[in-house]
Amino acid sequence: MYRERIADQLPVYLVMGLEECGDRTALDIAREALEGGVTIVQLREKKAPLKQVLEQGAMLRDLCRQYGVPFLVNDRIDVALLLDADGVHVGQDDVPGIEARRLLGDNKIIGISAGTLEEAEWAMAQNPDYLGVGPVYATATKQDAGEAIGTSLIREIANRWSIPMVGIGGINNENTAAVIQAGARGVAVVSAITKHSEPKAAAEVLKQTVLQSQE
Ligand code: TZP
Ligand code: MG
Repeated sequence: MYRERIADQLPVYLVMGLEECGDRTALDIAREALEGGVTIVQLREKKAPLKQVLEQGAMLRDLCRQYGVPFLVNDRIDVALLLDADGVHVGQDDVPGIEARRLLGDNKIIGISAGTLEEAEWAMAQNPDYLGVGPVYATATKQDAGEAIGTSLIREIANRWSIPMVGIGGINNENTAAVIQAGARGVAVVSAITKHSEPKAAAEVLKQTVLQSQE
């Protein structure tokens, strides 16, 4: 069960939608990223019709299974259940973690987003398996992400609680070390992999940087 070893699944966390993949399909990018060693994949699709999300999500899930990597769904508990995903990632305004746990049971991973200490406090009361903290750096990927918060919140959370974290927002190979040194187990990225001309190489390099920065 992935949930028991969630901390080991976080080093290179790929977040991706089904669109905006240029001339490549989401599945192609995911395959290359998995080849490059991403350790967890989250489907974050906000616009596509549900039928398409379920069809393509099933392919993405099967691909992740082939690589032995957990497959999570953003926001949608119903989609996670229909796809038998390995878990969900929810924000502060989504289904609360405790309710998600009631629906998903004890075997699934539940991650929650936090961008302030107050949000982290609320998230921790939901008993999450990990926190996604950010936006650490400025990002063009999420329009309503808010101001970049830097790495200090990761540090504060690490001092206060024992919870695995990923940093998210504007993370690339240049700033990954700072995120890990602040106390995150991994980096969650969209564009650093999906917009890269070589997703496999991008994933490999990020993984190397994360693992070296943990030493
Ligand atoms: N949540 C906070 S920032 C962000 C999400 C989903 C987008 C991260 O995308 P990128 O391209 O890695 O900056
Ligand atoms: Mg959300």
